[in-house]
Amino acid sequence: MLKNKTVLITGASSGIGAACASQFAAMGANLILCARQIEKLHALAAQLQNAHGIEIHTIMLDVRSKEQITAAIHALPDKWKAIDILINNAGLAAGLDFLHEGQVQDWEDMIDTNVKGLLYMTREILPHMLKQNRGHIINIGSIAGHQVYPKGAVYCASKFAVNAITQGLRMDLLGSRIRVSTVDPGAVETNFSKVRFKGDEQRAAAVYEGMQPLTALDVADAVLYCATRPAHVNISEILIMPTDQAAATMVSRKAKDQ
Ligand code: NDP
Ligand code: 8X3
Repeated sequence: MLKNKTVLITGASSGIGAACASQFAAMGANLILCARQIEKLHALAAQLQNAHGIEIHTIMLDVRSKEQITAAIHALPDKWKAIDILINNAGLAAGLDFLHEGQVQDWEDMIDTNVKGLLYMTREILPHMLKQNRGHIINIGSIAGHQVYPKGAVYCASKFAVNAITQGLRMDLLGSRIRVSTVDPGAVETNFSKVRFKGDEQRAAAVYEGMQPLTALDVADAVLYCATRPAHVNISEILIMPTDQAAATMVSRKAKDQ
């Protein structure tokens, strides 16, 4: 079903994006992998090409830059232009602060990446999908797009925006053959918390202490599920949480010796 399809993944250098790359590669899809850390993309591409004999095109880009996205998509070699699946995954949380103490640069980074980056990428690729009347956009949202938590107002706002964009897009595309899905995870252990806490590994580790979080592969499985339904089936939304998590702020933790 995915063999020889072309799948573009943003934020493929780490975590959920890299896991999606592995899962789609194993199904025989050809991949366009995007991120800023190009060396990581090259290493992942070499590994997946070796393991699965697929083709991979890597692009170094910052999704906050409309110019970089436009240039990169225009420069795609012809055989890569017909993108079947776009996985809008690149994103981050920056800081965990009361709004009145928040860093403006953190807000810019989250809104520019999680909302505007997703919009720019979608705006660039969707017209090609409409021309071929075929395609699937899968956004990575979050539990934070459904429930707000203290000190998370701006990150949550960015993921509520992803939720709204996903719903709106589905309405705008009604009558076409293009599907739109969102996969919305709870806690997943990736570099996410290290990025949120700006390299403070101890604080990042504490997020997952005493509980079993999701892995990036768990989320990639859900993305793969969306992508492998028959063409007439659109999975609107998957909310996927660790068993140890009941809501954004409700996590069951066990002491180390239990
Ligand atoms: P990681 O930090 O492990 O990965 C984030 C990816 O996004 C990296 O590949 C990074 O690549 C890329 N990225 C970040 N900023 C940019 C940018 N400006 N331009 C291009 N790429 C960028 O975190 P996750 O894998 O956990 O996060 C992936 C998505 O999942 C995010 O949208 C996040 O909000 C969402 N999510 C994560 C959850 C979690 O608990 N981990 C839960 C719910 C949702 P590079 O630095 O090379 O540019
Ligand atoms: C990431 C999950 O709960 O840290 O989107 O916001 S959470």
